[in-house]
Amino acid sequence: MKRIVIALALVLCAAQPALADKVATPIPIGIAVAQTSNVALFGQEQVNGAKLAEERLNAAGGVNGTKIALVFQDTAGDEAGAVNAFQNLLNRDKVVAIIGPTLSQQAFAANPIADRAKTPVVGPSNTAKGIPEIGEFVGRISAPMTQVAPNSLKQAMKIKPDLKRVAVLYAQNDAFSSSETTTFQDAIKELGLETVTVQKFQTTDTDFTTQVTAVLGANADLVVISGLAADSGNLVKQLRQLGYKGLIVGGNGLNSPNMFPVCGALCNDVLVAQAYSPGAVDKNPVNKDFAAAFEAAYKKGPAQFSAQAYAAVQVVVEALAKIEKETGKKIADFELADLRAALNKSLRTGTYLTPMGEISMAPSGEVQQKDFYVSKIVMNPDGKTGAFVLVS
Ligand code: VAL
Repeated sequence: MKRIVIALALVLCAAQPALADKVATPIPIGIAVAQTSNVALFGQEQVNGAKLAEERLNAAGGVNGTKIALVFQDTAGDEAGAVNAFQNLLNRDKVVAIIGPTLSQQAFAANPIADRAKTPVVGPSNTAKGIPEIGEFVGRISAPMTQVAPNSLKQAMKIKPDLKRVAVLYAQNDAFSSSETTTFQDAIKELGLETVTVQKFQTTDTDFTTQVTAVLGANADLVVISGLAADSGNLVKQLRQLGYKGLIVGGNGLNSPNMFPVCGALCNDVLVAQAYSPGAVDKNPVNKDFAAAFEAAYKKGPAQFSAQAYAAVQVVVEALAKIEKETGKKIADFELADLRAALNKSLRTGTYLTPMGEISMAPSGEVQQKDFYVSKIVMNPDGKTGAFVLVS
C-alpha cells in the first residue's frame, strides 16, 4: 500500500510540470508597459491600443476561435520595473510572448531575460539602434529612428529653405534619446546644415535655462530635441518663453498628445516625424477601421503609441493563427516552450496589414515598414488639447 502511495505521488509530481507547461487558454500574452511614472505618458496610450486590440480581435474569433487574454504588468519608468514585470510574466503568468517594454532604456535591461527564457518579445515603441540585436527572441514593430527621424529635418528645410544653424539637444541619461541624437546629427551633416551647439539634459530635469541660453547665444534657426515627453514638453515651453522664435523638430519622445498639457499653446508648430498617422487612412482601410474604433472607444483620435501597441497585439495573434494553420495543431495543445519557439519563427514570416500599413519582421527581428509621415502640432484654443496635423 505504502509503495502504491509513493508511486502515485511520484506520478503526480512528474505530471505536475508537464501540466503547468501547457499553453493556457485563453492564450496569455504579456503587456509590459509603463502604467505609472512619467513614462506612463506613453504607456497609457499603449494600454489603450492594446486593450482595443484584445477586444476587437477576440470579437473576431481570437486565434481561430480561441480567445486571447492580455496580462498587464506595470513596468513603471525604469529598468528595475521592466525586469520585474518581465520576470512575473515569464515565470508566473506563463505568457506566450511579451509586448513591451515602453522605453529602449528598459529594453536593454529586460529583453535579455526573455531571450534567455526563449520567449518572443515584440517591442511596440523601442526605436533606438540595436534593439533586435539584443537576441534571437527580440523583435520590434516600431520603426527605428534611423528610418523615421531625418524626414522631419527635410520638412523643416522645406518650410525654411535658407535654414542653416541647428541646435541639438538630447537627454543623456536615456538610451533612446542618445541614440536618436546621433541619427539627427548625422542627417544634419548629410543635409548640409551646421550644428552650432549640442546641449545635454536629463529626463528628470525641469529647468532648462542653461540649455535655452546656449541655443539663443548660438543664434540657431532650428532646434532638434531628443528626449521623453515631460522633459521635452518643458524644454519646448521654456524655449518659447525665453524668446526662441525659430523652428523646432521633436524626436519620437515628442510624438504623444500627452505632451500637449506640458507645453500647452507653446507646443504649436513643433514638427515630428511619425511611423503612424491617423490622417493616413485613404490607402489603408485597416487604419480607417482602427481609427474609427479608437475614436468611438476613447473619444479621441489614436496616437502613434496606441496604433503601434494595437499592431503588436495583432501581429502576435496573426502569427499564432499561422502556427495552427501550418501545423494543424491547436495552440492549447502545445507545450509552452515549443509554442514560444514556434511563435518566434512565425512572427518573422509573412506580412501584416496593420494601422501603420503593411509591415513585416525580418529574421533579425527588425521591423520592415514602408510609409512614414511628418506632422506638426496644432493646439486648440483651450491650450491643452491639440493634434498632430499631417504635413507630409
Ligand atoms: N521610442 C522611445 C524609446 O525607444 C520612447 C519615446 C518610447 O525609448
